[in-house]
Amino acid sequence: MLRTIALTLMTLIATTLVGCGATPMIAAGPTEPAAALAKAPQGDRVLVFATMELKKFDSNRDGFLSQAEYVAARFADLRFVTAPTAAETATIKAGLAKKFTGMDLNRDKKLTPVEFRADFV
Ligand SMILES: [Ca+2]
Ligand SMILES: [Ca+2]
Repeated sequence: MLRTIALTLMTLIATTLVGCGATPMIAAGPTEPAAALAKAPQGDRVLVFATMELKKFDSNRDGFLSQAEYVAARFADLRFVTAPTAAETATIKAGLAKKFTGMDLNRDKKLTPVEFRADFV
């Protein structure tokens, strides 16, 4: 139940932020292939947002999101009415790890902005 609420909240927050109308300016990260961003349709605001979010969560600044970075960042975004138990925390983090795996299309255990984009649609 907590997991469902948490994931629903994440989706709602992401949808709200993407739909706010602001078009942030970004540049490709040092390791993000410029070609990947160049392939994105013009005006792909979701990709722009995903790129900004990735940079924010990329704690080791390698230009990608590792599973640990993704889980830590998404878990930190969650707000709870009451603190989750250790078991609930483990369940939520396992769900986030599973979601990461689903987004990691080439199975290299890291997310590019293009892969991370799926987190916001
Ligand atoms: Ca990283
Ligand atoms: Ca990947």
